[in-house]
Formats: sequence, C-alpha cells, structure tokens
Amino acid sequence: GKRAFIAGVADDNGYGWAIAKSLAAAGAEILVGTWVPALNIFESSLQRGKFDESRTLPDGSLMKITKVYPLDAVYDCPEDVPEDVKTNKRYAGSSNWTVKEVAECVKQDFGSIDILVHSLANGPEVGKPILETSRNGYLAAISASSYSFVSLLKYFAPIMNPGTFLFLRHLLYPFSSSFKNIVKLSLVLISGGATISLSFIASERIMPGYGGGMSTAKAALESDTRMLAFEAGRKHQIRVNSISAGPLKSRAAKAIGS
Ligand code: ZID
Repeated sequence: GKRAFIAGVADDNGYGWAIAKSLAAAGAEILVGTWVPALNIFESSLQRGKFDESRTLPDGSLMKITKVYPLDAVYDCPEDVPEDVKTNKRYAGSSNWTVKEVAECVKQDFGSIDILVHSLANGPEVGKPILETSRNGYLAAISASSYSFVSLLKYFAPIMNPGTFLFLRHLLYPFSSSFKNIVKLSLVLISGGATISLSFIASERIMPGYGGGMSTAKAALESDTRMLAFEAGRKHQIRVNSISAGPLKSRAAKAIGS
C-alpha cells in the first residue's frame, strides 16, 4: 500500500481530514502533521473518541492515523525558530517540529512516503483588505501558505518514492486527409510519488474578503506548483499538483467569514 503524509490536520472539519479519509479508504497508511499549538487538543480529542463518528470509513472501520507529527511549517530548521517561540509553553512541550526535522523523523520511522498533501494556510490579516494589510501580515500569509509548500517539498521529496517517465505518442489531426499524420511525443510521469496542495480561485479573480495577502499567497502557490512540477519531476520523479478548492466550513474558512 501507499503511505501518505498530510500536513494541516488539526480537527475533523477541514480538507486535510477528508483527504486522509479518502486515502485511508483506498488503503493508504496515514501520517499527519499537526500545527504545534493545536496538537494537544487534536490528540486528546482523537484518544477520547471525539472523532470516531467522522473517522468511520465506507466499510465501517475507523480510519487509523499511524502517527501524528507536531509541525510548524513556517520554520524550516531549529536555527530558524525565534527564542520566544522556542520557550512558548505550547511549543516547548513538543520537539522536532520544524519541516526539516519532521521529514527526518518520518524517514527514521518509515523510510519513505508516496503521497504528500499540503492542506495548510494561515493569514493573520485575512480579514483586512489588501490595501490595509501590513507588510508583516502579508509576508506571514506567504510564509505559512506558500513557502510552506516549497519547504515541505524540499525536505520530503528526497524520501518520496520516485515514479517513471513514459513516452506517450499522440496523433495530431488523426482524421485529416489533407495532412500527413503528425506524431507528437510527450513525456508523462506515472505512478510513484505525488504531492498536492489546496488553492483557491482568489489567486486569479477578485474575491473581496480574501485579504491579508491570502490571494497573493494562492497565486504564489499555483505559480510554484508549475515550477516545482518541472524541477521536482526531473530531480525526484515525483508529481506536483494543486487543486482549487470549493467552499468548506472548516476552521480556517471561519476566519474569512465564509
Ligand atoms: P483547516 O483549518 O482544516 O486547515 C488548515 C490547517 O493549517 C489547520 O489545521 C491549521 O492548524 C494548519 N496550520 C496553520 N498554520 C500552520 C503552520 N504554520 N504549520 C502547520 N500547520 C498550520 O482549513 P481548510 O481545510 O479550509 O484548509 C486547508 C487548505 O484548503 C488551505 O490551504 C486552504 O487555503 C484551502 N482552501 C480551503 C477553502 C475552504 O473553503 N475551506 C477554500 C479554498 C482553499 C476557500 O477558502 N469559496 C470561498 C472560500 C473558499 C472556497 C470557495
């Protein structure tokens, strides 16, 4: 079976949870990365059976989460963590939660993964129009919602199982009588590692209310998806995609008042 790491699961209301369930139903082993400040409540709710109803898979069994890793995707390695965060009591109780360390722990525990899901975003000023957004708020949105994906890919790609390239032969103008058939070759990456993130249409259209630099962050995420597909496809033989999500009443969505 496949092994999936889903970054951005802290309750049973969001996309990360739903994706984990679908993957579990399809037979995948589930590992999740949970934002450090939300870790205690998520783990205790899991243990107390609070999610058991929504953990039920189509065959009646409960989704098993093999391991929950604490994660803060705005920090790449321990040297990046400021002193006040290090000593914050919500953080001091956990360890190895920077992106690089989480990837190392997953490698130690399981060796490799097949699927990486980025289902996290944070924009502290999302409720503010972009004209009123501070530089810090804007950069924080990009750091948590866009660069977090670059960072996850950077550290997880080396432990993802590679796929293989296939040449596909297409016939252009197959029904034309006046032209000779033109054969086009394209290179397609099949099976092997796959990564995905969740975007939002505000990346390319005006969506009032999606402020604080979050529209910018989604535009960056989509642009990075193209570049990363190119780079990580060649370097690691893994696929990189992003889905533009529809509305879901998650915890994050409540922050944007939708
Ligand atoms: P969620 O709260 O379940 O997931 C976000 C997770 O990120 C939470 O678990 C946080 O703890 C975690 N997190 C935040 N900061 C960090 C950090 N520094 N390190 C680690 N974890 C962190 O909400 P969700 O399921 O809505 O969000 C998952 C993804 O879906 C995000 O990328 C969203 O931007 C994206 N998405 C969600 C929706 C939606 O409706 N829920 C839409 C589009 C994209 C959307 O906003 N019409 C109006 C709005 C929308 C669509 C259509």
